[in-house]
Amino acid sequence: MAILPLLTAPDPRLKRSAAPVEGVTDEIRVLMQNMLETMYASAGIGLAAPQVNVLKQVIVFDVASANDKREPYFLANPEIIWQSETTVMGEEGCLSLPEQYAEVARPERIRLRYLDKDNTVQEMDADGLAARCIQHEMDHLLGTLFVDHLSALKRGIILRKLQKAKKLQPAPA
Ligand code: K1U
Ligand code: ZN
Repeated sequence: MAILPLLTAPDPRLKRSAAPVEGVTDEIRVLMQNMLETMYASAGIGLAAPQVNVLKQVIVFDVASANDKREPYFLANPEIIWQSETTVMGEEGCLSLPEQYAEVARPERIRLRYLDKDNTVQEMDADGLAARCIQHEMDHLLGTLFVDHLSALKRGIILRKLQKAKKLQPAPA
């Protein structure tokens, strides 16, 4: 298993859309496992394949890991089949926008359909942090970042900070 390199904003590759998988094969299961390891290694609660430069509709999440437990989920081709009209504000971070956080409005509850690790169609209801994390990860599959939900002013401030931080980084050997 492997820790995969993460793309960080502003990187135009994060703005691309991912394609559905034809099925959850051994290759996709290896990707899912490597994504989970990468997520845990970065202290994240979710990760989407485009963040590791793979344009496939695959996400992993584990909101229990925020409380030092392990309850990982592996999803391919996720679709939201119902969402509450009620929206809630909540703070979001992103491993592709290091050290940047902002309040984002999202539907409070969702129901989704997806393929699990065994290539079986499943449905899941989610609320709270899980609903927020799943919606954030599904945004990545469309090339959308949490800053795209903010005003142009707030988005510009965050992206300029990240650009500046990248310029200060030493060039890779
Ligand atoms: O980059 C990512 O997509 C992962 C991101 C997921 C996420 C966090 C918070 C709200 C919505 C989606 C992260 O895990 S960033 C790390 C982080 O902010 C966090 C870590 C532990 C608990 C709570 C937040
Ligand atoms: Zn993210």
